[in-house]
Amino acid sequence: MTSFQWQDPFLLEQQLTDEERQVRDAAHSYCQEQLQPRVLSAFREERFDREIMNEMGEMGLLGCTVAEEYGGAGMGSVAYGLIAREVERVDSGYRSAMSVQSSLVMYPIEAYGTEEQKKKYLPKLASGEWIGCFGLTEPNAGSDPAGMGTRAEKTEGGYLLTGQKMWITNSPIADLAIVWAKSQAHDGKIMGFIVDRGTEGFNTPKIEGKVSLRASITGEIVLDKAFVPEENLLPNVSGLKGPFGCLNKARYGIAWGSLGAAEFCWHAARQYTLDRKQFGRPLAQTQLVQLKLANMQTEIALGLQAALQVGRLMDAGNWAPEMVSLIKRNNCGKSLDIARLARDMHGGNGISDEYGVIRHMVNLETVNTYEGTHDVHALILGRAQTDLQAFF
Ligand code: TGC
Ligand code: FAD
Repeated sequence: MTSFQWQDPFLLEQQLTDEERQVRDAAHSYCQEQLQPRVLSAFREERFDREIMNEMGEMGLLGCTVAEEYGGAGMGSVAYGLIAREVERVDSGYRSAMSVQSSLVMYPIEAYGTEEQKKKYLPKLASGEWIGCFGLTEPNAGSDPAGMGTRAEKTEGGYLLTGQKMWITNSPIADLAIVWAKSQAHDGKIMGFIVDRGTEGFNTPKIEGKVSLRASITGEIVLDKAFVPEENLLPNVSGLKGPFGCLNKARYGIAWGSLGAAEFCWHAARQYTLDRKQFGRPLAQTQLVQLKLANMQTEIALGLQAALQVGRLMDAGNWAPEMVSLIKRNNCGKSLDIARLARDMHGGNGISDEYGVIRHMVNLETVNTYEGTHDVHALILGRAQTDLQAFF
């Protein structure tokens, strides 16, 4: 027997390697010391501080699973998940910036790119000198990216890209974009293109007025016959499995990250209800509050074990995308429930941004929607167990 640790019911700590603990501790210190102090004003002012990418690069938090020869750290999936959890404990928007760069920009270049592309782009993306973004979603193709309208037309020496991408994290400040388009020269199949900043016909207007994820910058990608040279085509994948291969990695990270936000909310609710007295006793001494705290603790502990298991299976090459759908859907949905509950347990103070819980709550609305909505992942899991397609 051992004594029960309320913060870590299943002793996750003991299931990590020394290297994973070191990475987690370094990420935790950076996030608490450098990110936490600036998040309130960033969220209020709808501002993303560009230098965060350089700081993350210096800490080795960008593309940590990418091979060392390309500037990555060659770490495993669990280390990546632990970093996402620490960053999102501060803010989902900061985790967004990190995970787009790592899973949606560096990963496709490493997995589908040429040797020249890897050497040219990966080290600068790993250091944060360059920022990338990932353009899949369009105004009329969100959950159904197969319906995209963006086209690549073959021309001498390359391709002309025309179309519009919507809701693209980091696009207004990106030095390059991974754009997915249907290519005439590849039988209309979806192909990935690296579009460099400065390309004529490539614009990235900022989307203003977000109520969620305000510390992250989001924009469009507008392509008007933007010329992309042949050497910027990602040649080693075609079809939807290209973008979906990246999404598997990002969704996995989000399954860990969202629980970091949930842990912040749980700990805040516990402390607030211990400190706050009503009816002559701490709120934490009431049965309803203890039930809520027990539910938060249970869902977080179960979700972390599931994420850890999928991470271990990924590194063993023994995983399936549906496992990722299960944990992305469950952990985001449960984290959103926990944030809403924590907001409620703070009473009127819960709506003040000073307490952080409502910021996490509105952020998690986005996290529950992007990278495949909660319901879309249910349909993926439903299809896998019935063999029946229910999307259309
Ligand atoms: P479907 O027929 O199922 O598949 C088409 C092809 O893709 C392959 N495939 C996968 N490959 C690898 N991993 C996966 N998870 C895969 N899922 C499917 C599949 O084998 C097939 O290959 P092939 O060779 O036979 O052609 O495609 P569908 O059109 O029926 O897809 C349906 C559905 C709903 C599952 C899919 O479209 C979907 O997942 N929709 C959600 C869209 C989404 O997640 N968008 C995310 C945009 S990026 C983003 O949100 C970034 S937020 C970043 C941040 O700030 O953190
Ligand atoms: P829709 O697909 O229109 O869905 C609307 C509703 O309908 C949802 O509830 C959905 O679950 C439901 N629905 C859809 N299809 C079905 C069905 N068959 N059956 C039942 N219900 C259904 N995309 C990128 O490519 N790159 C990015 O970097 C990126 N960053 C983002 C950042 C932010 C802040 C946000 C908000 C989004 C971002 N996205 C990005 C886009 C995101 O992936 C999409 O918003 C998401 O995939 C949902 O698409 P949609 O918004 O078009 O909603």
